[in-house]
Amino acid sequence: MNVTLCSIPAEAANMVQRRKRSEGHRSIIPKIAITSLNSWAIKNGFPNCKFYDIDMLYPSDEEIKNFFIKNPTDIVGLSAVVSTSYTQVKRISKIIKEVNKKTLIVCGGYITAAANTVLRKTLVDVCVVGDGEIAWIGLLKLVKENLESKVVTEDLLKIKGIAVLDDNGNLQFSGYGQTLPGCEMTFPDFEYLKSGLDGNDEAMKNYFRPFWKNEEFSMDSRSYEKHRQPMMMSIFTSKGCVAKCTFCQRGSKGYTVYDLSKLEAYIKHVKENYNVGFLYVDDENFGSNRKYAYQVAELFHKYDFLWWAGGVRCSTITEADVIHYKKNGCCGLCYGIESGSQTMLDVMEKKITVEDVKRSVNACYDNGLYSPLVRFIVGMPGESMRTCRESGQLIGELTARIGVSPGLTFGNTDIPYAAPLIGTPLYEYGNQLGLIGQNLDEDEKYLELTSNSAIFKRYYLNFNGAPMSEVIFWDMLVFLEATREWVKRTKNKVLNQEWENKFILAMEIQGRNPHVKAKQKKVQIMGSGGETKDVSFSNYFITNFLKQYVVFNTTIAKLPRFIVEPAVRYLLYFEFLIQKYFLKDKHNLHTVATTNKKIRSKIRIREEELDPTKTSQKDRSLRTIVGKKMKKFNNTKVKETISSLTAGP
Ligand code: B12
Ligand code: SF4
Repeated sequence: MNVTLCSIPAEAANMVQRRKRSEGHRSIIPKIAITSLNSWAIKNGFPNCKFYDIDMLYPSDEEIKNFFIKNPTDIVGLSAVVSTSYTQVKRISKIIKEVNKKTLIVCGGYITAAANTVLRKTLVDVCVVGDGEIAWIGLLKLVKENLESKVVTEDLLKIKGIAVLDDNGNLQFSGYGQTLPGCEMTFPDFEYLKSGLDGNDEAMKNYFRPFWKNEEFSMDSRSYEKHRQPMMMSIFTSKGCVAKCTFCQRGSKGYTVYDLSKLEAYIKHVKENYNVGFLYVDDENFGSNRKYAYQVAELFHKYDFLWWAGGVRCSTITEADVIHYKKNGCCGLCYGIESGSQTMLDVMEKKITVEDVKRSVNACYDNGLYSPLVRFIVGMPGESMRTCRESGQLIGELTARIGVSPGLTFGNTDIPYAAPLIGTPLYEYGNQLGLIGQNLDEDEKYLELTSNSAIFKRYYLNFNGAPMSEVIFWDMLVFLEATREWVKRTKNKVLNQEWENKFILAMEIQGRNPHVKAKQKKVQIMGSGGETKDVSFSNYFITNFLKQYVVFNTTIAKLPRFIVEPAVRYLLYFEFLIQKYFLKDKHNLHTVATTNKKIRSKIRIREEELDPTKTSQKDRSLRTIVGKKMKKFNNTKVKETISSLTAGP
């Protein structure tokens, strides 16, 4: 039996890559879903699955076709870890079937929240929903037994995690895939990753970057110590998360940690063989198992690594943790702050408080540890001018304590706008309101729309209901309010020169990233991975002017709000109208956002619905709001199955 696993690129199909895999401040994340499926297959007595790293090689249609002609395959596993990969899944499955229509195409990863559309609109035969190792073995066994015949749907559905269309064309789902216990989880095997490069061994270098390309490590003086090896790579030390935020897709339940002895062997191996001295911990949720996180930190230190954790919950970190981590080589912790408004944190079901944010960020800076403040989001349902001002005030308060201005903190960074990706309660919310996905064609259109999108303002889909002039003002309002608060709090205060220098360095390094050229001539705002052309400078001339001269201006921050806010808001609105009508901008904000006044007034959540004196924290969660609405619908069985896929385990 011939088996192939393929990685799927995050860029939309047929897009010219905006930046090569060898560029950027981060190394490429090893394809751990694929390496994990393969290790589990070997453990269960199967030979190595052939690997084709389409994400890394970014081959043309012709090259993909040639690969499958050269490597005949009975079963192909497509690993589409993000739902923004829809158009790629459609493209690649078509090429594979052109070569051999008998090949069974299995698709796994977060895209399978959209299994109904994937199965009906692409040439994928089977979707694996949730964790895939155990389901993958089930599939390999079944295909091996049925090499000469067609696999029967009933047998497929005996495996947990399978979504498939039955002989009558109805969607069947056997429930979310089972999760491997932590002791069975494995670290990526670089020899196997290399085998996926179809002879292009040079591409292996993309898994490593010199530390100085990265702002987080460059800011720490310990990084320059002579004895440390210079390369940086990405690592996972846990899987999953203890929370279920309403804008985040959770494909499987729970939070699992790795076996420490395997972790030790792995870091020793990369140090000895790949010149690695810096680890970028890519866990969604580092530190929730405190005992384990302490041991991980100690292990990293034992082998002289410096490290950084990019996904940490504010509520789990204490000052003692920060001290322990720093002592053991930590260069920084990045918290998912999201908002300075408790109302919005509750809508997001973050299960943290604004006080948690202050405490955890201050714990870092009080102990000389960097923590970027940029992880905010605007635009969830319930967002308003009030909640944006609260976010701004929090930024102002935090930056004033650190002694670095908001302009230096956010100069090269935009505030993300919430993206309703399939699989999230936010998506379900838009669906229930009838704004998206009312039939199969609309579902597909939606996946195509989000195939080339990112979490920036111009891709925003307005599920909030606020008028457009307010929507486009939210991020700038946060900046204005942050500067106002900062000015108020830093009167007669001596600023922190050391941190200021570090932030200047960070901004310079961020500026080298083609996605974040905020101060350069061509792209002044951030771009999506899949955008072919740079957004022209002229499209955003007002935004750029405001960012450079107004929103971080400390003199303007002293003027009354009633003068500054309308001026900035309507200048942005003027720019929006020019983009829409003269420059014919085709981004989501201009094409599908609900600009219709009637819809807007109907969908906006009223302030009193989120009033903390009348509602509980649970009432305010978007999940509860969605759940309540769900009861009003008389759902069919089909709709319920589709919804069970999109709602998460
Ligand atoms: C690596 C990664 C990326 C890479 C993807 C590169 C690539 N092509 O491989 C990059 C950096 C490009 C990326 C980008 C984005 N990402 Co991302 N990313 C991840 C991350 C950190 C790891 C994925 C992973 O490998 N997980 C580990 C493996 C073991 O778990 P897994 O992926 O769930 O795989 C299991 C199952 O899904 C299944 N499975 C997976 N593949 C297959 C294949 C087969 C055949 C089978 C049977 C089973 C199977 O089995 C696996 C083992 O149990 C996840 C978070 C996370 N920790 O999972 C987010 C995550 C996937 N990303 C997410 C998001 C939102 C994004 C962005 C949209 C964010 C943005 N900045 O705009 C962008 C999109 C890119 C764009 N269009 O511009 C979301 C996905 C939400 C969604 N609906 O798609 C996630 C889940 C984070 C989150 N919780 O919100 N991302
Ligand atoms: S946003 Fe972060 S904290 Fe929330 S569920 Fe996702 S990974 Fe967990």
